Amino acid sequence: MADDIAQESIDTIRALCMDIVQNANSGHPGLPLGMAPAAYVLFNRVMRYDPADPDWPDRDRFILSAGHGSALIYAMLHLTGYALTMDDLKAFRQWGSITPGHPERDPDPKRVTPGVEVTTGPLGQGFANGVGMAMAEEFLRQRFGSEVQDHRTFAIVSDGELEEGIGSEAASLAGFLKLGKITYLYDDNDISLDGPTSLSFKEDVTKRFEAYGWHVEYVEDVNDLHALEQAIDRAVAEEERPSLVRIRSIIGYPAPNKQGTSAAHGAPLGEDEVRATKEVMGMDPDKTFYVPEAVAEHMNMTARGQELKADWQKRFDTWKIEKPELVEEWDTAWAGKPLPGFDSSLPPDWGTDSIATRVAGQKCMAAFSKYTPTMIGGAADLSESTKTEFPGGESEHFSPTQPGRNVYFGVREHGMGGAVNGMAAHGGILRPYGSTFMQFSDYMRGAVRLSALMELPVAWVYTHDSIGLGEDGPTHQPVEHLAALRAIPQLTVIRPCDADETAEAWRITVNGLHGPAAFALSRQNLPVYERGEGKPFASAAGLDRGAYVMREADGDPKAIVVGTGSEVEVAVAAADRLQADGIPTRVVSFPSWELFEAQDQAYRDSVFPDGIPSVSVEAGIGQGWERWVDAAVSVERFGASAPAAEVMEQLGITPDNVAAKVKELVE
Ligand SMILES: Cc1ncc(C[n+]2csc(CCOP(=O)(O)OP(=O)(O)O)c2C)c(N)n1
Repeated sequence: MADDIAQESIDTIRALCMDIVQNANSGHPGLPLGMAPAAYVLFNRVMRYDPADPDWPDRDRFILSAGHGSALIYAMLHLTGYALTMDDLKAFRQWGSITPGHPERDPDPKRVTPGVEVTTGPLGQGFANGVGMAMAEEFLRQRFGSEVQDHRTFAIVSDGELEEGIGSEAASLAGFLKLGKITYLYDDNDISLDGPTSLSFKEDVTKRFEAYGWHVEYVEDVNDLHALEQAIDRAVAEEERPSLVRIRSIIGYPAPNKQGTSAAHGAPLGEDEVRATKEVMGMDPDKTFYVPEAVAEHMNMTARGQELKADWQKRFDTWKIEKPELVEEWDTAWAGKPLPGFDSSLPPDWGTDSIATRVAGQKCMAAFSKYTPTMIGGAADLSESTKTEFPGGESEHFSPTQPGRNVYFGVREHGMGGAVNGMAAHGGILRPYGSTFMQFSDYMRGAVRLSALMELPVAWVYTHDSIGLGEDGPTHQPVEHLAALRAIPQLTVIRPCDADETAEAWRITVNGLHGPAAFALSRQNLPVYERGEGKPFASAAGLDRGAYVMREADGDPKAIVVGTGSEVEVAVAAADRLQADGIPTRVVSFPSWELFEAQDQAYRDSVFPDGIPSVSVEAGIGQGWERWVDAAVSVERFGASAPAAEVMEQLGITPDNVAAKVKELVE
């Protein structure tokens, strides 16, 4: 009897998924049909969650990493009792629905899909997000105790995920870190988009994952519920190593004509095939979006969820009484805020008048460290260079035996990006960050884009941000990267010009800047400007508005020179020259286009009044500057290997060039 209702439930999931896709006349039925039994076992028997409280901090996390199979997660969320209705299933892939083509963690409160943890679809991203979530759980469990944080991370991953580089990077990291609370179900169905995987994928996945340090289970047939459940149970019981449950399935099963072929992967089966498949399952082909009452009751997890949640709530309430010293930390961490006192930690005393902004960043992190106890992150084997570590040495390493705050991601930029996104999506980790040379932002762009799409509170800390890094040459010198990062919607790019702007950038970011930030920091030393009332330069608090008058012209301004980052120094020198030549010149520091764009027109006009010619200088391509200024001094070629000053000079990033451009405009 118990197995009858299980089979009926699985048939219902399959029918529902076919209807969802057929009704939209668009979508991917193959994976949902093949993997329906796996989803059933996970959601009905294994995972601990409360459909009524999708934000419960200690819920098990589930990621449909193979996001093209979205119909499956929507069907499961509906059946298990999340606030996702039959009408939502009928609105699959339609404008404004909470059931978009691929699962989305939509920041718009009206478009939240309850139970969807992260946006997936670009294959491999979800895999890496789950690794970040498991890291977050390790860290928080260690810090706050297993009474309040002790959950697992599950995912359904597909062939594509294991083919992608990001999946491999994340798997290798997870194995190294012994993230034993990961259980991924691998849909091993031999089919991908172009046809059979034999076209391009034949390694022994079991051996490969074992070599990474994973525990691997094998299930011969996804439809053997007993074997499936036992394998998943063994994987869950394995706490020393992450687990991959390799599950043989047939894509599109049991569609009589399309199962086992790539035709079932990414297009509706067609009315006739949907009917035929329902008949194979012994269902009435005339019924669509049909859930038998017994199935609806059997699959609804609301009562079970409430019990689990209530148990946790009891533990949490006791914990609060027993560990009062941790309560404020817990509350602020989950609210995404630093501890009180954070603001007063910045800026630190620089103790010098010339310092690279990457080093200033390091001093900031040291200064605010104790106010951000759940902020974790690291670099892709460049923390020595990017200077993005919290103080603390060994005791702060995130290692297999001890989850500290400083993560060594290894040379795995894309995996790092996905993991950092996962930490942010998990919650409880304050502004997780990932760092590398700016040029290698390309290696992780897929993850950066998703951080912006999800508006996740992460920080991407890119150093060595221009040809000004010098000798390493054009392979390492970003030229088009500032433009490429600015091109990503909802990503706030900040390029501070000195130590004080760096502190301000960290201050607003940790304090709750909406969405992801990307910092561009210099390798080379830059002057620390004398700022504030009665000093030559305006306060770095101007950074909050994206661009500000950093030094007013001596007299009515006849020209404006604009710099970002290291080129503010060039802009100041150019303005000095122009002033000396009788052209009163305003200097504008323009660290962030996005922050400036968010200001009202009146403020923007006050920085760039009508009729005053303006020239920007930035050591990167000029693309986009035409929006803000009349002319740009830029670098329209790859850089070169030589000492920084010479590269800047040879490529024309000089006060002379800026002054000449201004004169052309003024005359
Ligand atoms: C990074 C990335 N590249 C390409 C695609 C397009 N794509 C979507 S599904 C898919 C094939 C995936 O095959 P598999 O992972 O085996 O899934 P299945 O066919 O079994 O559903 C491809 C290439 C994608 N979504 N993401």
